[in-house]
Amino acid sequence: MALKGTVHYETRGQVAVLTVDNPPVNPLSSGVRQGLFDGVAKALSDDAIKAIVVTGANRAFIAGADISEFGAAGSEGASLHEVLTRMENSTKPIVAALNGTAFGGGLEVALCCDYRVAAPTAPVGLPEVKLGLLPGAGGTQRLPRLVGAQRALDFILSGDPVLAPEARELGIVDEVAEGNVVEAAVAFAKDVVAKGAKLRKIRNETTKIDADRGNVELFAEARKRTASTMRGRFAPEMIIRCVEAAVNAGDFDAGLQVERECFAKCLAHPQRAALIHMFFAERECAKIPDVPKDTATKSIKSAAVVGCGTMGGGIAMCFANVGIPVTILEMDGKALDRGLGVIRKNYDRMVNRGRITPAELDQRMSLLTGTLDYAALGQADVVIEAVYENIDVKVDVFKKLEGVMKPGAVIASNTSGLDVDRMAAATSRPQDVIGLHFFSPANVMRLLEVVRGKETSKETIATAMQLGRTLKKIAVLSGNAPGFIGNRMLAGYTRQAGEVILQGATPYQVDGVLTKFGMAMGPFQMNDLVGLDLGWRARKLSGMKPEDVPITARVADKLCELERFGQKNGGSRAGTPDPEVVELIEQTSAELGIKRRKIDDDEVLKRCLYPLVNEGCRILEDGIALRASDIDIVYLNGYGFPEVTGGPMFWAEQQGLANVLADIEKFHAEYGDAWRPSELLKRLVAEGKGFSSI
Ligand code: 3H9
Repeated sequence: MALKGTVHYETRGQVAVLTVDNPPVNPLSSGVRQGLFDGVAKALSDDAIKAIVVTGANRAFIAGADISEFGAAGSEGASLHEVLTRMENSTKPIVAALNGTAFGGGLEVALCCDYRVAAPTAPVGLPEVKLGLLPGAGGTQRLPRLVGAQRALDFILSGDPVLAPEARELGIVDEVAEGNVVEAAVAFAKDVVAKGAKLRKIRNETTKIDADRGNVELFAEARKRTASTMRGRFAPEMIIRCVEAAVNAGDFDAGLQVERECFAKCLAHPQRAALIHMFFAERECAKIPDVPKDTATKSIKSAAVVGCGTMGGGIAMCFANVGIPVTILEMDGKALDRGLGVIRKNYDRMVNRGRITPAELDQRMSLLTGTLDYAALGQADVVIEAVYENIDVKVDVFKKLEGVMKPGAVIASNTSGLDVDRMAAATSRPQDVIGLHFFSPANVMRLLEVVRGKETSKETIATAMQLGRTLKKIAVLSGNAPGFIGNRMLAGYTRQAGEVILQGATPYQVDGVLTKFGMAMGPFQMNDLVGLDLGWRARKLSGMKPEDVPITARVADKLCELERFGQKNGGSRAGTPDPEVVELIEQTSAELGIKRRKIDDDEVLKRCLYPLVNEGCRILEDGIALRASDIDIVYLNGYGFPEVTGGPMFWAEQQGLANVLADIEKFHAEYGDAWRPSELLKRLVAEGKGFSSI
């Protein structure tokens, strides 16, 4: 098989320049490793060459190891360790010219060089922790020798990059060069040669780590910190062990051995597989097969929002946060004042927490204009309605918008599951109509479901996906079907949670099992927060008879009859078990003739999560989501599913789809049609395939 990527070799006088070329961001794929290995050998064997410069073509220096190789079958070419050993043993000085991003293995290559010269805009970082890994090419050993254990720990555990000038202050970079960084590095190399070609091998430096030796506090504090900030993560402890070894292991090679072992453990860990899945999933979801990358987009320079309630206000903030002026329409002056007041309070809170400055608050508020008149929205490039979730109300709003919006404006609905085509049909320009489903609080949550109607144009779709990026959201395309992707899946999850408590579990057990699994919140905590009264009031308004209320909603309705609506009405936040609630549940089970039994945690988990998987499969069958990984993105960014599982579909694959199906079939036999297994799931299991095959 052909090696991936290459390294160009050229000479500039006595300096050999090796340029890594593996577009777009130069990861250390097989051809790059081999190219560096051969290039350094060539320069070393040429007596006319006195020094070497390593740099990157394209926009990056080197973005790190090629993460698509992790978990894949054996990779070819020289190993990274062979490359680094050759570079470190070089008898001629090597200077890294950091032209752009130097991440992970890329920075570790630079740390194997004798000197580092960087462009001021070059980001430098060790982001491995975000992928469930650690810097496994000597980074955990060389960085502490360069900057001390404390700074090295902070740098590696955060995974956040710094720009070259800050890296210079930290001591990671030797020189920041304005202008052409390769020329500056060549000049730097010539200067080193002129001064006697002094080598600087970080592995031999001990001053910083000598100073750290005996400082046990340092590591204890790091452990304490990560236990709360990175709860449940495997890689942080491995990182701390490696930096500890850099300080205490005795010599460099002993520390490197610890790093190698810890890296192997991270590599084999399911969290690593899940986090790398998410890395690629985030990039995949931007790709829409029939809307190519070069599809023209409309320019969005101004926006309008209809409705300034919780959702409308949050959406307006999203625009103001990125500098786009937004006009907000409300029904009457009072509602408008209230809505704008809430936005201001949210910004005040951000100022108090030091997240924005008072000047930024003023600037953002100045981008918001309130109005009571539809005509004032007409010149906006995009309008998003965020009114009451009722199709007739929405259709009415669309009719009004049709009359005022300028030609070509994107007309969007923030519906969380209603029919976008019905709204489009209320206008004469269905090609401009699309769903933009923000999640609450809209100014915080990253997810944006972009809902494509049957006549939505490709230009409108491309514009909406681009708008998602502009608003710093992660946009996922969904087909137009009830509940779209996320809420359609949520229905089964909530129903099962309601059923298991009638059959013998308690809400506290269910929430406990799901938060232990890593969900941000259990289903009952969520109901408590949102308010139990929403569903209850809707059922009352619709005139639903008590016997027609779904059995899984009966306990909540009884609590509402007692005027217990949840936290927002003054209920406790602590989630402490309440005997009155448990009694009410037991009484409801008895009324329904359901015999209560002990339900173990494993069953609770499967009963709540497998409906997500089964419905996710149906969503794929129906073509509502483009790919299983899009569903994972939706669940992680909109519904608090734990990141380290890789989302419900990836998690199901990790459990083995055959095992998941076997349980679903068992539940189907016991609990009826809600558990009918999806045809897609059955087919995949029969063929022994995974979601990537579809
Ligand atoms: C590591 O180094 C381990 C070592 O310590 C130890 C080894 C022994 N590999 O994000 P973009 C692809 S772990 C493979 O859209 P941007 C990406 O999938 C690694 N592919 O661009 C996308 O492909 P496509 C530590 C990679 O400008 C395309 O490049 N390094 C890699 O918004 C463009 O990416 C990291 O964790 C990679 N390493 O952002 C860095 N990186 O076009 C991870 C990117 O087909 N990467 N691709 O969808 C990043 O943070 C960002 O990609 C970066 C560019 C900032 C570099």
